[in-house]
Amino acid sequence: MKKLLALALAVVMLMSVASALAEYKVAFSQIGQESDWRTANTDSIKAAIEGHEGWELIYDDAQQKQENQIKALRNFITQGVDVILFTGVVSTGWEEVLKEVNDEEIPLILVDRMPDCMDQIEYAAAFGGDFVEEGRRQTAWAGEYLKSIGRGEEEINVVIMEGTTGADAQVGRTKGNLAGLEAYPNLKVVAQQSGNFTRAEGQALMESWLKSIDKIDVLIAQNDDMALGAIDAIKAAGKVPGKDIIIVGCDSVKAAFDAIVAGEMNATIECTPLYGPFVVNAVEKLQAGEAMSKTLVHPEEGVYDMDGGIDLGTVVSVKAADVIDERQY
Ligand code: GYE
Repeated sequence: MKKLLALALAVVMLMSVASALAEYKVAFSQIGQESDWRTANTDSIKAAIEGHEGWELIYDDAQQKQENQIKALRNFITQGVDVILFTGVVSTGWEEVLKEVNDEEIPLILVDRMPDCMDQIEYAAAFGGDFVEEGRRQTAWAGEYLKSIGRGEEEINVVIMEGTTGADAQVGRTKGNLAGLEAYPNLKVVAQQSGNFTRAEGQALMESWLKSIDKIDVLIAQNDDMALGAIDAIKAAGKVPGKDIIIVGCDSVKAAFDAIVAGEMNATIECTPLYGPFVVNAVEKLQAGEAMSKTLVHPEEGVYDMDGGIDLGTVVSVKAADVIDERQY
């Protein structure tokens, strides 16, 4: 009997030591690995959480599938995680599962792509790009640049390579692309299709456009990876990227800076993937029970191009070569 009692006591003591040592579980449902932006985003958030004392990262890569993300969120609930970081591959279809997260009272932090049910759910904080403004900057850059080289009156054919259909970033950038074009009546959209935010699909789409469209003057690619894929297709077709076809990307990843400095790409609109510090700050506040603003926070972002000095109203472009050494992603 005594032995049993001692054993029970030891178990209870062990359990309480274990719970005191238990780490704060930060779960992150990531979309996949479609682009350089995404890799930098994953690295930034992983490093920030893993580098924090007392926090344990529970990471899931959904490989571009909404059903995988829904499963991951439900797994996080079952595991009893302390907080969930979430970015949705598309913007619709999250209400049910996010309400389940709310019912379990697990704080939710929205990062990058927002779900369209933001108004119907509870969340602790939200950080993401201003996709409409990024899209507007893309087409405005093309319009202003053409004016600056004396082609402001010329009829210009534009192709718009869109991101993953239904993603917040695709919906917002497309809206901004089209709104931005209104100020430049000489720019005409001759094709608009998804390249799914990947290099391979960007290349394949550009290949098919080059075969079916006689005159392409400007490519607006909703991310740099698709622009870089398109550059390969343009070269293979015997045309000169950056000259025969003006190319405006989005994200401002290192490879785009290299392409701009090499004269093969004209501009990239910045969209930062570096959300690690934002997330750490929010999770620390959550742990401390401090109140947070629910307003969607957009990081400050620039525009980079071959020569700098293109005025887009809200921002003036910076010459990529001047800042390439400072780039973090
Ligand atoms: O532009 C693209 C990535 O959601 C802002 O997703 C992000 C976008 C980014 O695949 O490269």
